[in-house]
Amino acid sequence: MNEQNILSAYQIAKERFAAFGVDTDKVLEQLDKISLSLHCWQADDVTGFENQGGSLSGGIQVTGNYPGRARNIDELRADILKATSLIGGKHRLSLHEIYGEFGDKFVDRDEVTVEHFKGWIDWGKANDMKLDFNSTSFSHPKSGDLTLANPDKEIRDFWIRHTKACRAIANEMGKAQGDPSMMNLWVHDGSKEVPANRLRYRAILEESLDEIFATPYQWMKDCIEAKLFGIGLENYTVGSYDFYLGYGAKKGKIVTLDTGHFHLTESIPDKVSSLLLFTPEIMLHVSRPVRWDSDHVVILSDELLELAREIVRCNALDKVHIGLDYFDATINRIGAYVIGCRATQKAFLRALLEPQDILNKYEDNGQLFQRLALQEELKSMPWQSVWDMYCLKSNVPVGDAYIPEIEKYEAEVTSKR
Ligand code: RNT
Ligand code: ZN
Repeated sequence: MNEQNILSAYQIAKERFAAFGVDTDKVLEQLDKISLSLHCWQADDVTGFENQGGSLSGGIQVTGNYPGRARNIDELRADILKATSLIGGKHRLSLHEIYGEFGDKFVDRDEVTVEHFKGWIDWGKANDMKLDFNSTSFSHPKSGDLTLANPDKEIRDFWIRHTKACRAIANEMGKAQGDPSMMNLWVHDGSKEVPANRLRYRAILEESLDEIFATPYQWMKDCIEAKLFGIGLENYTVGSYDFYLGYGAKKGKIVTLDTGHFHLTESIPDKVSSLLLFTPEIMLHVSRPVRWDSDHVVILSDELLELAREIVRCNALDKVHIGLDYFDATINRIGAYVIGCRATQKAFLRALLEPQDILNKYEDNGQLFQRLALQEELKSMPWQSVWDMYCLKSNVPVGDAYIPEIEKYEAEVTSKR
């Protein structure tokens, strides 16, 4: 797109939004401050670099075998940098424990230390990307169906040691980057059939968590992620939403809302205001479930838009951490990152462009027709021109111009893997 056209279209859009009291220049600045936490696992189909040779377990699945998967740390880093070069703003990287630098050595999950992440910390500094972290309970011989909720003390203690080690690593990451690392804990624990006693495993999980969280840290924040069910574990999930919501509210922990982890007709945006009142902050795993927790690439859907709106309406941009969590191996993986990140940014841009004051005033005055009419009109306001301006200002391709960039990277790099 020609630069002059982008500027003129922006000028017209700016006037349209100004008529509603919305300052688009200010919105562009706000949007630029929103950091997404890119999930490292889209680049390699959640494989990691542990040299275990095992397959993905824990009730999650990646479908597809598109060529070009990142096979080692260097490839993964190059892919992430390619993706971020096509996304405006400054972003974070979320690492799983299985992405450490283990060399040719086998380092078991309870032996991991910050040494294995020194390279990542340096890389983050050099590339201006702050790091977030995740413990990894899946894809390991001791994963089974139960980890932190396992009545077998030996197995349970192994995973407690692992999770404690991950918190210590996250704290070091946070300290090194001068900004707390978000440490996400998700365990797949559950069972295929209804267990004899549901309470039993939840009580064990609570005890494990208490033990894990006993050490206070300054530079990391604990996040706990619930789930509806995993594949093969359909009847019972120990760490259900009720479980973690209760735990988070009682013990002041951050609940992670993965948008794929609920009944499909449940509204995740509707949960934001309740969590904000009773838990410290919110961690998001933005995903796209199709019929189940399928982790499709995030697109600009009504659900995503409503989630962004809700966060903006609650004035909670500084309390909500936006992580992404999807994995698609059927298309170009760098393209998948860029589509999902840009869709998320577009949702926040549209949310920021809404004239909250007018909508609130209509509501206060009981002018409900006017409120609905304006909500409808906002859908066709020229937000696209503001988006193009954002890309132009951020020095990233405008519109679909990122497609040839990814094609080029595919031709030169990923297709040769
Ligand atoms: C699984 C959870 C979890 C994982 C990642 C890999 O359903 O969403 O967050 O996707 O940790
Ligand atoms: Zn998730």
